[in-house]
Amino acid sequence: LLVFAIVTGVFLLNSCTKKEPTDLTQNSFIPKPVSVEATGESFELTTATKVYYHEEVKELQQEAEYLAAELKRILGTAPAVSATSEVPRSGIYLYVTDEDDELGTEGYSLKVGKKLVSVKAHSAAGCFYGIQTLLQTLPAGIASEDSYEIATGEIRDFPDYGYRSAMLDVSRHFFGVEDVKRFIDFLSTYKMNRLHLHLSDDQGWRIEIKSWPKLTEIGSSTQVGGGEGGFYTQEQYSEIVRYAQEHHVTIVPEIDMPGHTNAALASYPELNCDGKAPELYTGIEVGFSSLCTDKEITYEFVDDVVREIAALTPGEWFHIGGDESHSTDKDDYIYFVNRVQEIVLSHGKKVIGWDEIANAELVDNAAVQFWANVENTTMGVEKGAKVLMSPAKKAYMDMQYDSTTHIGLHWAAYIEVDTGYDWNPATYVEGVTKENILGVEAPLWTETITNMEEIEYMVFPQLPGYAEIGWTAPELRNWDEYKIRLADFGSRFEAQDINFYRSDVVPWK
Ligand code: TNX
Repeated sequence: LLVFAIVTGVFLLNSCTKKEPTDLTQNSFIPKPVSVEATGESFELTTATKVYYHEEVKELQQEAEYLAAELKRILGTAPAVSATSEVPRSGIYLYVTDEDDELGTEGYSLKVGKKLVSVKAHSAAGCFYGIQTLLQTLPAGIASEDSYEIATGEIRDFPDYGYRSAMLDVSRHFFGVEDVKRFIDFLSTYKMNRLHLHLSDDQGWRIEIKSWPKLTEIGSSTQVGGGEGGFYTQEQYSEIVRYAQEHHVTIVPEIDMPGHTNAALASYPELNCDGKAPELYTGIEVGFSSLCTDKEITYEFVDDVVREIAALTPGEWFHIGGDESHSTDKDDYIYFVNRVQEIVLSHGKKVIGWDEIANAELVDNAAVQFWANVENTTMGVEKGAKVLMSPAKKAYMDMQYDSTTHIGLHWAAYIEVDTGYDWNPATYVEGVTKENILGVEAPLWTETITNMEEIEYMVFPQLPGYAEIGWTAPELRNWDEYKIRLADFGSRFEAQDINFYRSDVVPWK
C-alpha cells in the first residue's frame, strides 16, 4: 500500500507540474533561424536564475540589463545581472568571441543546456538577436507561473541581408517620440536593424533645423487633413537615435527633394523660383512641388539641413528622397541630384535615394531604393549602386490587405499576408541579383494613418514577414510553414496590446 501511495503521489505531483515542451525544434521563431537542434531535456527558468555577461565586453552589460528587464515582464521580478570573468555553471551567460566565423557580425549561437543557457556572438548586436530568440521560447505575457521550462538544444543563426529595414512616414501624419520608440521595439523584436524616417514632405517638415527656424515654425504646423502636425526638436531626434541604438537599430533620416517639398517652400519664399511662398498643403496629391534648382540659395539650404541632421545621426546613410519630382524639369532634376549627392558626401554620409535618382550620375557607394521602376533600378545597378528592395506591390505596408480594409491605399496592389511574405528580393527584379542587393525595407506611408492603433493594424502581421525576408534565406522559407508560426505569434501580439489584422489566410489559434 505504501509503495502504491508513493507511486500515485509521485504521479500526481508530476501531472500537477505543467507539462512542458522539451523539443526545441517545435518552438515557433520569427524570423526562422538558420538551424535548430534539440537535445530533448529542459532548462528551468525561475526568479532565481541569474544573468551573466563576460566582463571584458562592457557593452554586454546593456544587453544583459535588457534581457533582465524583459524577463521581469514575464517572471514578475528582474533577475540579478553580473559581470563574470569565467563561464558560470548555471544561469544565462552572454559573451562575445571572434571564433566561429560563420556567425558573421550579426549572427549568434544560443545553447540551452540543463543548467546553463549561453548566447555567443561576435558583437553586442549578435547577442541582442540571440536574446530575441531566447525570448521567443518563453510565453509572451505576464507570469502565470513562477518558473518556465525551456527546451534544450542549440540554435545557430545569422542574417541573409545586412540591411533589414522599415520606414515610417512622420510627415503626412506626425507621430511623437513615444510612438516612434514603440515602432523601434517592433522592428528590433524581429531583428530588423534600420529605421528610415521620412522627415519631410509636402504636408509637413518634422525636424528642427536651427539655421532655418521657419521650417518648423511654419512648415511643421499641419498635416494631411489639417491637423496640427508637429516636429522633433534636435534633442528629441537625438533621443530617438539613442533609443534606436540601444535596440541595434540605425536611424536613416530622409529629407525628400527636390519634389515633395511644399512645407519647406511655404516656409521660405526664397526657395521658390518665383520668390512666392505657396500655401501649406493638407491634401494627398503628389508631384506638384519643387525646390528651385537653379538658385544658389537652394544649395545653401540643402547644405545647412544635411549638415545639421548629419551631425545628429551616427548612421552612415542619408536619404535624399528624389521620388516623383514631376514638376522639376529632367535636366534640372539631374543637376540637382548631382549637387546634393556631393553635399551629402561632404558631411560624411553615404547617399541613398528612391530609384529615380539613378537618372543622375551616382556617386561612389550610392544606393537606390527600388519601389516601382525597374528601368531606373537596373540603370542604378549599371552605374554601380546597390539596391534596397521595397517593391510597392509586395512590401508597402500602407497598401490595403483587401478591398474591405478601412484604412490604407491600393494604388500598387492589395497585399494579403501571404502575398506580402511570398517573394524573394534576389529574383524579384530581372537584372538585380543578390550581390547587388543591400537589403529589404518595408515602408509605411501615412496619408491615411493617423494614430498608433492604425499603424499597428497596417504593420501587423506584415512586419514580422518582412523581417523574415531580410533575415532568413529563401530556401528556408515557405508560406505554408510560415503561416503556422505566424499564427502562434497571435498571442504575443495580444500580450503586447497590438491591434493586428486577423487575416483569414493565417490559422490563428
Ligand atoms: C508613392 S513611394 C510615394 C509616396 C506616397 C506613396 C503612397 C514613393 C517613393 N512615393 O509619396 O506616400 O506612394 O503609397
